Amino acid sequence: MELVVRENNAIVVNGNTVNGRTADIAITSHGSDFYFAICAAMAFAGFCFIGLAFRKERRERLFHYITAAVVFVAAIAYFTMGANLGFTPIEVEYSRSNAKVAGTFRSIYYVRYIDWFITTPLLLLDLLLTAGMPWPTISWVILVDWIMIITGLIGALVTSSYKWGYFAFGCLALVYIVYQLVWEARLHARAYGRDVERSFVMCGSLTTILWILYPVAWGLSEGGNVIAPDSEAVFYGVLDFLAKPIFGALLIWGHRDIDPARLGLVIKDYDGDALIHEKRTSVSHISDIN
Ligand code: RET
Repeated sequence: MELVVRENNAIVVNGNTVNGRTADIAITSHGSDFYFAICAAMAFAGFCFIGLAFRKERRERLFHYITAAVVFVAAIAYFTMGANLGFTPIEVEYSRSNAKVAGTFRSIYYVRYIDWFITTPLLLLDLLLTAGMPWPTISWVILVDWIMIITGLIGALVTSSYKWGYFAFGCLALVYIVYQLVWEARLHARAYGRDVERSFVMCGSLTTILWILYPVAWGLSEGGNVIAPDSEAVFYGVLDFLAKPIFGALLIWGHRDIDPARLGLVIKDYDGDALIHEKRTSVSHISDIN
């Protein structure tokens, strides 16, 4: 009997050379395996969230859809990184003697930032809608979030010490977001009742703790070139796994008995909506009278 050994040879197929530069500080097949594993976990979570959505009326699926979108986008980003794609070799600011990070060019995964640019606003939307925040505040916080992600990307692509300037802008933006979550939004959620407050505090606290760890991972990877790209994969991978599928499961569970209308989310559907039917009857009534 022939034994077929299935190997992950993404690193061989998609090498470390991009635009004529070769990354000599790059992931190994272990890093690639790990990225693919997180990709599978994200996709699995997405199907679970969509499955749960079908058990609810259409009007009550908003949080399921937002959260499923987050994990499906992440699954594509993780597929890309597992395939050793979506990166560019950038000259490191600090050359290290430790063999794991010794070299000139490090793989910088810009696809991570494309993922975050799409998914972090959706995560904030999940949280801030749960707290019933007004839409101008939500839009403003999302803009600040975009500044955080883009400054992180630019910093990661810059070789000189100026990268830390971008990092500082990003950290300032994060401080503002954390303030909105732990102060403004928490007080807002409280006004909507104990159950809303409990769901918000659970998901908001998880988010606050995790989000503060992202700049730490950045400082050790793209910034300081202290940990190897494989360790970077695990650091960001674990954070993303907790910040997306685990956060999403908690959020959807927290919303199980909360009617979106209570949060000021007036969502209409053309069938099975007693309110609409009632309205139609009363409108025809009024025209009869006239
Ligand atoms: C960067 C570097 C610049 C400074 C700061 C950062 C913060 C990033 C965060 C990312 C969160 C990502 C999430 C992904 C979801 O899976 C860009 C690393 C502050 C907070 C939650």
